Amino acid sequence: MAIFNLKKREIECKIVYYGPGRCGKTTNLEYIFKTYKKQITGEMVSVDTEGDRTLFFDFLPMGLGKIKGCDVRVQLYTVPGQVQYTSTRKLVLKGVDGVVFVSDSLEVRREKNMISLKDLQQNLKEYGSSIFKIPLVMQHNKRDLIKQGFPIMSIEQMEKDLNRQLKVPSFPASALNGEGVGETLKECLKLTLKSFKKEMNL
Ligand SMILES: Nc1nc2c(ncn2[C@@H]2O[C@H](COP(=O)(O)OP(=O)(O)OP(=O)(O)O)[C@@H](O)[C@H]2O)c(=O)[nH]1
Ligand SMILES: [Mg+2]
Repeated sequence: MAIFNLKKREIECKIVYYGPGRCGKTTNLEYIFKTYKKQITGEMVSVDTEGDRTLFFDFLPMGLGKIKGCDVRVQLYTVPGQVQYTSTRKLVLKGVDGVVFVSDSLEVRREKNMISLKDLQQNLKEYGSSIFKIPLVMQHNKRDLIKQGFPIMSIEQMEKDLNRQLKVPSFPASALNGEGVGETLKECLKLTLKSFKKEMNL
């Protein structure tokens, strides 16, 4: 739930990047940190990592200007994608306002994507929220791998697997070179702020 601090005239929202292990969540935040300097209001913090694996979460604070005279602050988080970190994922998801679900285009990750989406659905439900109601955007990542000869799924296949019922906005991306990263984030922010304005009657 977004925090609306009337005294400080501040709105604070939390966006979580969710998805299976190694799908590119941390890479998204790294690219955002490098690219949107003007909006970044602090360092990117990676809490507990092992190599490039997130064991707890990454955090990146942004400022997005004003709505009705209130400063809009956004906090981006990533969850650890590896299956065994179930409880950490749930903890990071607490109080979430908007979700970016990052899927991995590699054919061998097909099932992992679907399992992770189910896990997101379940965790939201346990917080009394719903995957069908929360501002949600999908990103089909690692599209560039086709150039290196890796077997990747078609966008149609991924949409069928993951987005047939949800029908949320989705973006092909290559987080490593930044393709689709900004578009994904902007759409998620747009949906999140729209839902917030509706909630607050702004
Ligand atoms: N080729 C390619 N590699 C990518 C892309 N995005 C991420 N990677 C690579 O995939 C690996 C995993 O990326 P991360 O961003 O650490 O993945 P993650 O989703 O944060 O993984 P966990 O922290 O384990 O949940 C790294 O070696 C990245 O460089 C992409 O778009 N294309
Ligand atoms: Mg990570």
